[in-house]
Amino acid sequence: MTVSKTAVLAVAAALLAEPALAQSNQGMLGMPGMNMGAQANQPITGKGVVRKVDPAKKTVNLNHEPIPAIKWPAMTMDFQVAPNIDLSKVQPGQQVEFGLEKGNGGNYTVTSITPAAK
Ligand SMILES: [Cu+2]
Repeated sequence: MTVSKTAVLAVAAALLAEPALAQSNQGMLGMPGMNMGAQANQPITGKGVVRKVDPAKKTVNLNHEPIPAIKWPAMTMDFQVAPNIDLSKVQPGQQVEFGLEKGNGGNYTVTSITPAAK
């Protein structure tokens, strides 16, 4: 009993220690992009299909896939789009990847939208 419990604790301690070492040694040097993903201000990203575009109002209607980062199921909805985004290249039916940022009012604004890589 005591022996196996000690062994389990030793393994657990080793498992806890390993990732910390791996991160500090490789994270910054090998994968700076991956490291950025852990930051709090990183935009939330999603994928979906464009339904409607309104360049004048700066809105898009997207049928988006689930977005686990903010616990959203798949749905079709309107989004406000950041003023600097060029909606002239966004067309209904297009598969897109997009970035979201939470605005002051608590609504999510599209801060990037690009044709889905595929
Ligand atoms: Cu939604």
